[in-house]
Amino acid sequence: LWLDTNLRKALELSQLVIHYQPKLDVDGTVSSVEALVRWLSPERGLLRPDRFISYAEESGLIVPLGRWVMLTVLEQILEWRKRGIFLRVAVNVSARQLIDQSIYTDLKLALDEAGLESCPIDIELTESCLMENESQALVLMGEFQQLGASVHLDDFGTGYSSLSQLARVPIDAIKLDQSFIRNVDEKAVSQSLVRAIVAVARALDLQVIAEGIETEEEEAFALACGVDVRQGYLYAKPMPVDELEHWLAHYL
Ligand code: G
Ligand code: G
Ligand code: G
Ligand code: MN
Ligand code: NA
Repeated sequence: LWLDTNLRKALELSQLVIHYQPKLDVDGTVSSVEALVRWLSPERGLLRPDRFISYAEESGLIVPLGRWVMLTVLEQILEWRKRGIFLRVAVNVSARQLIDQSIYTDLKLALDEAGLESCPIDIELTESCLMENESQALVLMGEFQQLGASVHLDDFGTGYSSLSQLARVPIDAIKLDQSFIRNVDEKAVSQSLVRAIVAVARALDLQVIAEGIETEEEEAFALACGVDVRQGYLYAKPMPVDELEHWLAHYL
């Protein structure tokens, strides 16, 4: 009930903020960051999305919330470009958001207005997006790609999608679930699994992103398995934009 009245207000009163978490290429270059929304509630402080995203999905508020995230990210990208900072931004999109075609039309309109020919956004979709409304999801994924956006399959390996499914969905990358990186106790099995997934991804010309890297052992593991992009607390946690810029300046 608190969520019902207050999440709506939060959108109107600009209480949402986006934190950004860097992703590293194999050579350590940071060419993209992931946008992760937070709610600065005057009553309850900083709320992470696990506290309100599922409510937003149930209530339908995820559609205006998602629109706000997408447009805010695009504005941020343009603002960075004026200052010579070129970053792609990954945006998380949930199944419920794909029911509404406006996610695509709004983005296209914003790109046209900004005069951008190619969309510098990576759309992170989970496997459940494919399960819940597959035909609509597939169409939208293709449309996002036509705008120049990349489509990434998030939390890969936790759902029911199969390796063979990767061949028939329009995606550019898979983001391995943290559990593959975290399972040090089952390292040999984990390593075989991750290597096999990477081999399939290579054959399909998909990038592999490893998230949730917290230790140097986990980093070494990811690199040994041949992943292309790394993300995790070992490098940086999700940060407000000023903190991200400070981090980038000192990291380089
Ligand atoms: O940092 P973390 O607590 O940021 O994120 C928790 C979950 O919330 C993740 O599964 C992430 O994908 C999801 N999430 C974060 N930001 C957004 C967003 O803008 N839209 C959607 N749909 N999910 C988000
Ligand atoms: O579901 P999705 O992958 O979009 O969400 C990523 C979630 O993982 C966010 O909540 C983010 O804050 C969190 N995260 C990012 N890096 C790490 C990490 O190194 N370790 C852990 N445990 N969580 C992380
Ligand atoms: O520091 P901050 O309050 O922004 O962190 C948000 C959440 O991210 C914390 O609740 C914590 O669980 C997680 N977190 C941040 N940094 C780290 C880290 O270096 N390691 C782990 N395991 N979790 C972290
Ligand atoms: Mn994600
Ligand atoms: Na993920």
